[in-house]
Amino acid sequence: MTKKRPEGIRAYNEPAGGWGALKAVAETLARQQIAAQGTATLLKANQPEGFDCPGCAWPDPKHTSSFEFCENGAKAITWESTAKRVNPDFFATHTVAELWNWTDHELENEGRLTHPMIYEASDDRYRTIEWDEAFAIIGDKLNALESPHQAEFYTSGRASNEAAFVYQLFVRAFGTNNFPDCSNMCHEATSVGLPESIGVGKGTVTLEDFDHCDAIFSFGHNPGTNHPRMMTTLHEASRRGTPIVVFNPFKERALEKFAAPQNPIEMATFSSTEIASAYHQVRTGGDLAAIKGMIKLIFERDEQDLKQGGPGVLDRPFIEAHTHGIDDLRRDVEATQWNDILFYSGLTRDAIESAVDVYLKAKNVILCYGMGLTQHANGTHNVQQATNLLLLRGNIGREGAGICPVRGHSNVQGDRTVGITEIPNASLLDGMEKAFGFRPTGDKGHNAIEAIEAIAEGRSKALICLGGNLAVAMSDPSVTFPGMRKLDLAVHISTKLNRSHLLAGKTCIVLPCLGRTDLDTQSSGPQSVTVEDSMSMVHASRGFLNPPSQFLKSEPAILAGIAKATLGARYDIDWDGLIENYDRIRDKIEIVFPDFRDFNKRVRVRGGFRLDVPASYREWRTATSKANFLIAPGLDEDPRLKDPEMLVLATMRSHDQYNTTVYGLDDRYRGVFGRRDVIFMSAEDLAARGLEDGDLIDVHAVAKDGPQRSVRGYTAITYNLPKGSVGGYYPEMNAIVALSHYDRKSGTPAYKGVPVKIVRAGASLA
Ligand SMILES: Nc1nc2c(c(=O)[nH]1)N[C@H]1C(S)=C(S)[C@@H](COP(=O)(O)OP(=O)(O)OC[C@H]3O[C@@H](n4cnc5c(=O)[nH]c(N)nc54)[C@H](O)[C@@H]3O)O[C@H]1N2
Ligand SMILES: Nc1nc2c(c(=O)[nH]1)N[C@H]1C(S)=C(S)[C@@H](COP(=O)(O)OP(=O)(O)OC[C@H]3O[C@@H](n4cnc5c(=O)[nH]c(N)nc54)[C@H](O)[C@@H]3O)O[C@H]1N2
Ligand SMILES: [Mo]
Repeated sequence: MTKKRPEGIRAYNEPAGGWGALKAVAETLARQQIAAQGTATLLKANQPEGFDCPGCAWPDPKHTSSFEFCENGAKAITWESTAKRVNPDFFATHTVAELWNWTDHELENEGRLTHPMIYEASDDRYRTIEWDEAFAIIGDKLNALESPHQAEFYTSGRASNEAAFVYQLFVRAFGTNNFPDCSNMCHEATSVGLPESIGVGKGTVTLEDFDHCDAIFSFGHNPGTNHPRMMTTLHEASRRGTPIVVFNPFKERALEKFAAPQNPIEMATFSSTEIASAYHQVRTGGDLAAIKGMIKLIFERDEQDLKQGGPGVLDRPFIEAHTHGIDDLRRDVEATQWNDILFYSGLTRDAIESAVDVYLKAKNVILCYGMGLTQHANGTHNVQQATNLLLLRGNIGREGAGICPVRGHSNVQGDRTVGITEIPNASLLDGMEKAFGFRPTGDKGHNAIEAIEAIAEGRSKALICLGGNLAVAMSDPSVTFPGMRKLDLAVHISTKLNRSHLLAGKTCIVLPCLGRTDLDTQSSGPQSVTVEDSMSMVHASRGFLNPPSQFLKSEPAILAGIAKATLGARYDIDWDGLIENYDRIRDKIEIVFPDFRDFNKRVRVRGGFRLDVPASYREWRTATSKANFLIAPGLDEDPRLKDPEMLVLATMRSHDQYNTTVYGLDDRYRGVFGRRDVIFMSAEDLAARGLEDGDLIDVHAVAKDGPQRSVRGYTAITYNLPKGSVGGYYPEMNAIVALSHYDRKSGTPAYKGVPVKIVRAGASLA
């Protein structure tokens, strides 16, 4: 007889997508009390005249297609267009101390914010405030700082290009480059790594390239949950017979089999399509070893082929004409021992050989990756080694081939493009001077980790957040939370209530804004905003729902209000004019960033336009003017991981959440229902600790410095994972991620490489 599984844990044997996904959408609509209007909303997602889906940054076929069904896009949209409201009565009824004890899910599930609110310490409640009064207080507090560098200006990646541009204009006029943003916790390893390799910090492929590729390599991303529209692309590729080779410690269901809700035959016959042609369960953090192993083998195969009189397997003309550094790369992998490669990757030599077989057989290869590569102490090196792998066969800069970082938030790439950066380059400063007649400071500002450090140490005293939930998204609440509580000023521009709002500093203001789905009307009429997807396509987005309350303002309007109150007549900037008609914001964007030429005209063409990605036509804007093979020293991300007691914890998203927004407690494809308090472990690792499926455990992070960080009373569940790799849910697990544990090159926190020891609940550490 098989042993009973823990409560809420049962195998899910269905394919991803399919009827399970349709059912989930119906339930979501009901939960958010959305009737007919909501269903109509879904049909407007990613349509030429509609709004851009806030769910993810995967592109749409020219934004011109018919409705593409996406379960998690539907959740994101219904969550925003919910009928529920958080109004002044709500805040009158609940103190902040009381709300603190609610879960993240409960807080956001109360619905949309309706009024500007300010925290009143005397009775521990938020009360309403007029917009102008809020702006005046913010302006006064900012101007009272000793230096503009004492303020931090955070951006979450839903902000439109227009909002982000107005924001950076205000902040640069105010006088700092302190621009922590969500990208610092996400694809910063890409933004730092790719420019060194290929001269641009963005992916080089377009959606059409997938039609022409002969193999797809997928490292560390879970598209069935996080980029469901990508499943259409993978599903098509697989049905064409294109091999899809996956590297992921978790067997993610959608990467195994997927039933396309668009496919009437699969739906009617309950059948599905195999996605991965090979699934390599690499150890958490073992990608560097796996990729270096592949590169080492490719050099070996090349030599063999040459010896036998063949042409070799490298793309020599490309390497000769376009690259720099191959000899160093060869030396590096030659010096790397197979024993180490197999130990760190957790893969067999045969597995690596078979991956190389597929790679060499394909003329055109696309390599996709997500947080499984970037959120490591060696995240930038991971990205650069993946690029090396492609460069060896000229797989960048031609049709059907290239690198494809799968971005997170729907406009996280655009926000960076239009100036959210702590390190402005000369052309940005020149452009600002040309457009606005003043030259902003070029001093390096703070990224997300540096901002939190400055806040925790009391060097920074004010924080403005354009969206997001910074306190909960960031590592180490034992540092982050007390730091935020000390702030002189905290301002949150948000659609929904979250825990960051409850870390009330001396003055804490919540400003409710319109979301993507809402109609944004300014004095010249309804406005569109623009966004850039993972493939550098820029297009317009226009909401159409009646806003959830008459007191809301748009993000650009709120930022202009703050700017006016703070800067007064210090600059000759027509803030009101910019807000009256967003075309004027776009005209300015075009002056600062010439790549946006004819912005207003081109964005009105169906499907928008693509921004320039020079590497995609083999122009390399690097220091060598070539694509660079770059070296990553060694294989071990973290020497502590060699200790056999140590496990590597990856923190990740369930199927029922959007970052810190927890829609529900199921993680259907992984077979977890109604709970999130679990740690996924291999049977071998459980047995080695005398534990069984369902046992209560404590997880202790093994930090180099600082206090012992632990989460206690979690339930261990047996899961198909490589030995030494364990998993848990973000954001709960941030409690054990040390703030100091990040990639030194990019600042990306190592959320997927946390060294931990696991013991039976209550037992002491050996
Ligand atoms: N529905 C939904 N959509 C989203 C989001 C969401 O939360 N919900 N978030 C958005 C954002 S901001 C982002 S950045 C993206 C995130 O999208 P993903 O990049 O898919 O993010 P995660 O779920 O954190 O983890 C991805 C995968 O990495 C694997 N992994 C963990 N460690 C390793 C490792 O060491 N090596 C390898 N090869 N794999 C590893 C995990 O098993 C998991 O399958 O999605 C975006 N879209
Ligand atoms: N342990 C661990 N930590 C992680 C990660 C991980 O994998 N593991 N992933 C990291 C990643 S990839 C990212 S991107 C960050 C995410 O960090 P953030 O972007 O800061 O977090 P979100 O949870 O996306 O923010 C949710 C809040 O945004 C607000 N919001 C939603 N829509 C809008 C809008 O249209 N306008 C405005 N103004 N506000 C809006 C709502 O109030 C909501 O509560 O977290 C990072 N943290
Ligand atoms: Mo992200």
